[in-house]
Amino acid sequence: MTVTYIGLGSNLGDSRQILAEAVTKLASLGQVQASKLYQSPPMGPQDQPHYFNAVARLETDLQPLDLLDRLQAFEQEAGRVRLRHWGERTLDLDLLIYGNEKIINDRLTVPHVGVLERDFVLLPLLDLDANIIIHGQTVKDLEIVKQSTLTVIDNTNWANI
Ligand code: PH2
Ligand code: MG
Ligand code: MG
Repeated sequence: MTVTYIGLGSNLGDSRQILAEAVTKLASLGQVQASKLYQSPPMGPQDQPHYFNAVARLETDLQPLDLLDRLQAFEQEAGRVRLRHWGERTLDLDLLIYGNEKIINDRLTVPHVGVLERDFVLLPLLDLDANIIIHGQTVKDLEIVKQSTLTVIDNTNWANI
């Protein structure tokens, strides 16, 4: 059993509902806990809606690439539309952390690229593990965490798990 963290994002369609359904699907892969639900200003093109973001903690027996296959299938089932690089999308599921493993191959980089620079990933991660360390960094001490621009939309139970 491995502890993994999955980043969830959406800014097209009924994002809140789409993220809640994604958490339900993740629960079919193992034990799941969800962070608070956040809204965050877009990183990348600024002429796109704000994102809904959250992180799920998933304990699973799946190997990294099998887990990635499942995540990509869930994205497709949500009718994933991706209009441009770093642009608006229906559902984005990113494998952020897989146990203590460092993975670099054609399909996957873990820990996820840029995780330490994205408050919309770091704040929800801290909801699930207040002392989490990534790439040797104590996340709660990072300046970007202290200066975050995220808004909490819902504290508990938004994902109905
Ligand atoms: N995802 C992107 C591009 N920009 N901005 C925010 N705030 N949240 C995201 O999840 C996000 C983004 C592409 O994956
Ligand atoms: Mg992403
Ligand atoms: Mg992605």
